[in-house]
Amino acid sequence: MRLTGAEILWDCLVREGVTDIFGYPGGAILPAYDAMLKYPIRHVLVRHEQGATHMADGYARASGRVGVAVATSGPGATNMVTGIATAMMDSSPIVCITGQVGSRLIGSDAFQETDITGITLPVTKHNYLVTRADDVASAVREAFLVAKSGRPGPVLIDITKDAQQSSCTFDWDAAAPDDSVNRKMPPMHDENMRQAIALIASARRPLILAGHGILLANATEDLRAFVDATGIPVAVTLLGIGCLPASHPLNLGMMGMHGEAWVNTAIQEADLLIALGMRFDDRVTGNLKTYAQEARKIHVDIDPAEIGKNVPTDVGIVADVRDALRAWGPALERLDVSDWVARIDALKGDSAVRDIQNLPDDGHLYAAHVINDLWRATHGQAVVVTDVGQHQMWEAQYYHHELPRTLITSGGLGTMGFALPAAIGAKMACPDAEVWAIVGDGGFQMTMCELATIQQERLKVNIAIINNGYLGMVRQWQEFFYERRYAATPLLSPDFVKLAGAYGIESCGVTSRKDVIPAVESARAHNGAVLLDFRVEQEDSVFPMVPAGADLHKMIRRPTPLAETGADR
Ligand SMILES: Cc1cc2nc3c(=O)[nH]c(=O)nc-3n(C[C@H](O)[C@H](O)[C@H](O)COP(=O)(O)OP(=O)(O)OC[C@H]3O[C@@H](n4cnc5c(N)ncnc54)[C@H](O)[C@@H]3O)c2cc1C
Ligand SMILES: Cc1ncc(C[n+]2csc(CCOP(=O)(O)OP(=O)(O)O)c2C)c(N)n1
Ligand SMILES: [Mg+2]
Repeated sequence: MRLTGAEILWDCLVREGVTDIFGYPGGAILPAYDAMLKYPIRHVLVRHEQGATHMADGYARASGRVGVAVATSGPGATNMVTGIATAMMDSSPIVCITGQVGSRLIGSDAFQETDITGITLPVTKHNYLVTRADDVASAVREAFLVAKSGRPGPVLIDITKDAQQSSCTFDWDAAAPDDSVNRKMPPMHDENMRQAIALIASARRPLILAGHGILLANATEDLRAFVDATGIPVAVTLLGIGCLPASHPLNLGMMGMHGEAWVNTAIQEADLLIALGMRFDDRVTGNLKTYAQEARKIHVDIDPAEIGKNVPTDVGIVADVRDALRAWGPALERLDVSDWVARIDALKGDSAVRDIQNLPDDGHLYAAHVINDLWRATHGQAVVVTDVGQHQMWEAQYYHHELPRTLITSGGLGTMGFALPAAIGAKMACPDAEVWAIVGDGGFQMTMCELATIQQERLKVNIAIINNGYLGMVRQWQEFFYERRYAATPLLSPDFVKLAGAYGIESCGVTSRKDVIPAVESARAHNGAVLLDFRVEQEDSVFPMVPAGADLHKMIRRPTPLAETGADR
């Protein structure tokens, strides 16, 4: 069959199972756009190409399928870079397709020419420059395989205009990736597996550190079976949230900089850490020299480069975490860890009672109240997509996720502007899910142009702006470490309710706690997008906090009595 390169592109995308893409047209990608109309693919017109990449990313994280974004050459392609880097840092499988100037113009500083494969080399898992129609099919097929296999990640395909326009014979089968690309995992090393089992069986104070890899491996059931069988308590990373239901009695909560105090202390007291699909990010470990000194470490990761990268490992297992959990299962019995679990319970102390969520507002509206009420009203079942900052950490602390893939957040790059477009992607991937974007007043303003995309596509996305009048997380650092010199963090915002109105989106402002649940309920009942502007306490801080690089157990705790709510009692 003879087709143009543009037709081959769409034909291959359809065969790869793609039904939705996010993009923005321009000259160098126009032949592809022109051919698109013949194919059964829903195209979402974004308002900025960064949005397209975050949408593809949100789509991938919510569904486990590969997300696809399309842009033109030059500025279209460079606008994608932040979203590609975001997906790279969090191992999210997306394929980005860009148009490129004609192959004979490459290197001539042609109109809208950029070397996007050069620019994205360090932030893609792999990328391709395709200059002939004959190479389109093999590039697309390989790109999808690379994006989703092993440790997932973003792949970019840059296709010259002439490669889109010219014709060739299309043969899907002949374009199959060769075996060197489709690398199978090497078998797990028996001796390492035996050592791990021996360490687990003899541990007195073991702790599982469960990360994003569990979700990427679709291994949540296997984790649960392992935990139920052995009785080992679990701490989760930010990106691992949802890998075990928050209500599971052995789920201790989040570790790290803004993790639960008892979790961080338990890590420092543990005699064995079993790290599963997590990469010991510096937000998780604090000072590496004093990190978990009493613990032996088992690290299971699909990427050999992660083993021993930050934390020396006693037993490293390069494997899909699902395979490792399944292999361990039959060899392990219930451990006697009752003293250890009791110790951790004691560490929790009166935290639950002192917690901000249990305090009356008395005129103050705290972000933690808002998020906790949102959790109650949505029964912990919503897909929540957060932006980056204080609200992101409060979400992790106060929205208790029961289900996998229901917290979507930019962890590694910490990309402000992520939430709104990623929520659009999540809603496209899971149309029946209740999707909430929880976003700061700062980050919202970085990509709020995508409100128009929501309306054009008639998507029911709920937006909760945690409006504190500051770039709150940076303000908090200035409060703690820069003697309250608030340089460039007070933030003027438009009237978000009126702004939503301009897009035809339902909206209201909320200033007191009694109005939170009614506002959330009415948003849920409305059949279109809704934006809620929660005007919260301005100078509130996220506790606990491990200062960057400090020892994990040396946390700044919430002042007692609660300074910020002292007047409430
Ligand atoms: C403001 C801010 C504050 C933060 N504070 C915290 C905090 O307090 N606590 C916290 O935890 N994080 C925090 N983070 C997030 C942090 O920066 C990291 O993004 C996060 O800790 C990474 O979690 P992870 O290692 O589980 O996931 P990833 O970074 O996605 O790593 C996943 C790992 O799993 C592996 N993997 C993938 N697939 C498989 C598979 N099939 N089988 C086995 N392994 C697999 C990968 O190779 C990788 O090593 C914060 C981020 C921001 C922006
Ligand atoms: C694109 C980008 N620029 C800058 C930062 C640094 N940064 C991290 S959190 C933050 C403040 C976020 O403010 P806001 O969106 O209002 O959320 P809040 O912390 O107030 O909840 C900033 C500026 C970032 N993470 N991303
Ligand atoms: Mg803010």
